[in-house]
Amino acid sequence: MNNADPSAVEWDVIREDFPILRQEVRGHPLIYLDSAASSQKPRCVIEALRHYYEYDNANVHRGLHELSSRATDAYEGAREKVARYIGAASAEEIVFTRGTTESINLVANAWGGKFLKAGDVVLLTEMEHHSNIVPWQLLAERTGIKVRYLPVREEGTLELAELDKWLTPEVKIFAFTHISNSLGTINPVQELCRAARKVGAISLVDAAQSAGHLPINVQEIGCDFLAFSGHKMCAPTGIGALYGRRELLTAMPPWHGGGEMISSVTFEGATFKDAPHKFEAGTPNIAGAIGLGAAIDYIEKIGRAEIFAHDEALVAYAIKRMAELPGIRIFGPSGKRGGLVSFMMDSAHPHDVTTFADRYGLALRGGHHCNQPLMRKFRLPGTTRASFYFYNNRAEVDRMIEILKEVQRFFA
Ligand code: C6P
Repeated sequence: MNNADPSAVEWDVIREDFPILRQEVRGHPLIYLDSAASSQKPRCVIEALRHYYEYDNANVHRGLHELSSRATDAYEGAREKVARYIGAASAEEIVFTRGTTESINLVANAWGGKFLKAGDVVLLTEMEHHSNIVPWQLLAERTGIKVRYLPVREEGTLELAELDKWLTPEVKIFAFTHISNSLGTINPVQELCRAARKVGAISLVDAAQSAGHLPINVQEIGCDFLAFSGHKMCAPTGIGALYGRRELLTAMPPWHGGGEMISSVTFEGATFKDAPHKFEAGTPNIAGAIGLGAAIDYIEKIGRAEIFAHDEALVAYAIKRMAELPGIRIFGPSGKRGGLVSFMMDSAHPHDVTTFADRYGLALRGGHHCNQPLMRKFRLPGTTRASFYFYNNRAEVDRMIEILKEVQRFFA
């Protein structure tokens, strides 16, 4: 992964694949630095959706007609692509969901609801997104399980020296983010999964911020579950996936009930299909899954190692340039990090910085980034965040710096 040469890729040509980036916003060229919230979509993904609706649209797994079998083939083909993309042993280990949030809720309810009992511990970390906190808190209210948090150090990395202390025998699942959406920290997921296994706990990786940015292989990571969202990796909104190890998915009961997930129903009860279909009740997001498949093809053609090297180079450049600004605090680790940077300016509240930047066509994100407990721990009202993807470039970073200088002049 570290051997990738981002200079060998024609990033400016790739940028042309994103029609949305050509527009002006408030009279200025759009600079989109909010890809951690949602990425933009290349033309080939938009085209895949259009093609599906123009030629193949029908429900899956039902009709015995041509369009339905085409839609089914495309939908199941997308599942195969997801499985290959994350190195799953088979497509049966991939459940389509609406995204990371739904994937984690599925695990909390279906796996947690069956296998956790009062007194068991769910270990999270202090840098989790609300999506990997609230489902467990809801489960705790129902079942009496305990939710604990591995601390985050001042510099934005996990307190790994204390890992053994937190991974007690009561811990049944350790669920953590791969890349923090507000700090950019890249967690050592392989090491964390190994540590969980040592105490007999299973592991869940929240890959919302990593799936579209770096190579992932669930078998190498050694995780039991992995969740991600399509919309952060060039695919449409409303589609994502949950990877689950086959034995776990087989042992878990369904979560939602309805059509598509049953083998047989009587007035008294029902039997269910095997995983993954028993977790996909109702008509799924067929077009979304096909769009996700197209996004995977597209990202693989560019190369995830190259994308990560581009992220790293751009964020390093941004941090170097931001150091020129007085009265700016940058959060997150000083070493290796994902392609985003959160900061605070002495002169203005993060919301004001973000609103001001928007006047110049610069899309940043300001607020708590769904990390309220972490913000509270660091006594921050929130941060401003610039997040990068492979269609961003140094000229955009330079323009961001000019606009931030303008912020300082305006709010001085
Ligand atoms: N973070 C951000 O701007 P969904 O909404 O289900 O696609 O993803 C939720 C989620 C889960 N985990 C992490 C680490 C995330 O970053 C996110 C989404 C967005 O940072 C929206 S708050």
